[in-house]
Amino acid sequence: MKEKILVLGSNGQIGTELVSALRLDYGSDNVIACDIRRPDYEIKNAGPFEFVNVLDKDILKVIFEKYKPTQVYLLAALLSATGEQNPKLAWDLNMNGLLNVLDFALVYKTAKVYWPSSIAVFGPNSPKNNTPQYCTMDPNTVYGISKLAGERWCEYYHQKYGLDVRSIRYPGLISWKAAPGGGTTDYAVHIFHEALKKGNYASFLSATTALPMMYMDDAIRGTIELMNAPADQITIRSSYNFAGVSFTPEVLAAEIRKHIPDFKLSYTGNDHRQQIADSWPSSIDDGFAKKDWAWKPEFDLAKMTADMLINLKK
Ligand code: AKB
Repeated sequence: MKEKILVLGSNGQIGTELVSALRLDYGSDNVIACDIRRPDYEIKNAGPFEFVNVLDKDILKVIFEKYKPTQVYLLAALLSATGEQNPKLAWDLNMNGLLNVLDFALVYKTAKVYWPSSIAVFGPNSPKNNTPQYCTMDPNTVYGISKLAGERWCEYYHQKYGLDVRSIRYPGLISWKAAPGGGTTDYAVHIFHEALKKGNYASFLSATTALPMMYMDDAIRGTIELMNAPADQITIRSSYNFAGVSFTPEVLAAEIRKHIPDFKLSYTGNDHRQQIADSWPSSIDDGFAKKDWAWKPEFDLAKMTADMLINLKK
């Protein structure tokens, strides 16, 4: 089958790299980047782009009608930290954007839909270490609540209507090509920029806050592997736990010091994101992803740190 792929929310941290990877696999003309903002030079010139607000059903209808996509990736969302600044908008975008896309996917018989969830679906009463796929989930951010509700909708559309929806619970994602967009894990990207620019960084999370993280190369590869896996191997239609590496700011700083020996880490203290981080897991058990579609991360802390610094220096 000839694929036509829509990426909604293409200009963010994930979309920027996902669009490029999909265009390599499927051809530039078959991957349509869509966002509410003008794309950067690379995306705009490498293939088709459409202005799309996922809350605007009229525009979505036009785009589905025009391209009749075989696959849709819905990445448009407000993340945990910005979501807390505007909870109603976060709920509206994260929830109604998803429902709009699921509905149009049914009408236009889209073969596969991808929607990202997050470790934010877990909460203060979830097990902290090696958090399992199935456990107490009591998220206390609007982002986490919307992701947990979204997971239930994905499973519902699969069970009731047979829609092939696939999803991953992303940890914090670390990348150098595009900036992260308002999350609690963003310190782990900022720290690299500041280490190179100034030789020091003031972290908004405390020294010992361990969080699950992943290098973007692994995240993109894992996402495409999940989408390419045979449908009968996908046993989870809510969202898969997905793990790379877990570390604290002080452990990351020690790794950076292997490349920049004088790098200094301090702490701002008193930041609202600390409370969010404290409610999330420290590490994730992704046994189902490993078993169902042979997930295997390639970047550990050392490899990720070296790659980040090499690329940012360029
Ligand atoms: C955030 O920090 O909000 C995101 C996430 C873990 O989903 N990076």
